[in-house]
Amino acid sequence: MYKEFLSNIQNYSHVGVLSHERPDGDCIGAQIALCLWLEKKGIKTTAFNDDDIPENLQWLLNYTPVQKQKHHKLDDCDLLILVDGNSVHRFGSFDEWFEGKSVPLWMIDHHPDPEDVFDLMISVPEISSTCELVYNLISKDNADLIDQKMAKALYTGIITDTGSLQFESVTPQTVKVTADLLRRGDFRPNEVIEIIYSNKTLPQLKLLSKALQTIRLYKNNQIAVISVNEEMLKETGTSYSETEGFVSYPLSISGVKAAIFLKDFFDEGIRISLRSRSDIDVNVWAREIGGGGHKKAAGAWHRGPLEQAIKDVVAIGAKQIDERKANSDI
Ligand SMILES: [Mn+2]
Repeated sequence: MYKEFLSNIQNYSHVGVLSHERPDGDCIGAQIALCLWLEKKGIKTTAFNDDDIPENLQWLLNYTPVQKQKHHKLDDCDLLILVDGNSVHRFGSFDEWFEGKSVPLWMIDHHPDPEDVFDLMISVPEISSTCELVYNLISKDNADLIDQKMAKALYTGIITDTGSLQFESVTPQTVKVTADLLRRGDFRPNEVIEIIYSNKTLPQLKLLSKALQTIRLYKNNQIAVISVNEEMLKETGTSYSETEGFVSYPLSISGVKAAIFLKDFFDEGIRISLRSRSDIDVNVWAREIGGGGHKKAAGAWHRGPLEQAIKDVVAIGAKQIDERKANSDI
């Protein structure tokens, strides 16, 4: 797959690189590193995302600007590459634009079960991050092309998608890659980590304190639930984008196997994030309510209200715990 990518990429002169909606460190890091590398190879690139880029990732935009997907700009590209998402509908308005188009579409991603629309895929569900895949790709071409900007962008993606190298998806190879990025980029971990994580505001911590009070435990304390609603945002002067990382608190309670984070948008429904630190597969869990993601992190929507959403979502997780227990008892 890397080989096919490398031998075909030279056929294109203007590549559009898209990162998914509600962007995170992995998709932005992968997008920016990919653009910088392609530009070094003499291929013009444009990076697209419809959504606002989170505050703590804004510094990466100095390396490559990310533009809104104005449709005429997409029309200028002779190849489009989606990063860190494997179905077209995760890329905002791109979905509508792409309908009926014949422009080739490639992707680089690490989520399971890719959609069957891509002309070329680098798809490895078991790898830590899309940034690790982009590192592999660039290395197969020429690792010496990795400069400080690319190294910091890729490092950001690997670190944010692995909980700072703590998740099960981290392999010896992942750690080797981060070491190589530190060396090639000539920077220390704290230079990136401090920008990404030490950017909390007082209102955000006040919101966190309200959210922590909502934590409830279910299924013999194996499933933890935490929630935030629009009223709490109003009281603290915050927004949903500032709830990043909240789910790790209920997940850190001893004995908890999975945590559910609910963002209550009232009339518009409830955004659900699922996290597992056990053999509970939250991708399977999320799919039962029309969502998806990874084994350890997934998301979905529920029409609400909150108590009903908690009831429904906990029931699915509890069922999975029972099934696993039944299987292990045989
Ligand atoms: Mn990712």
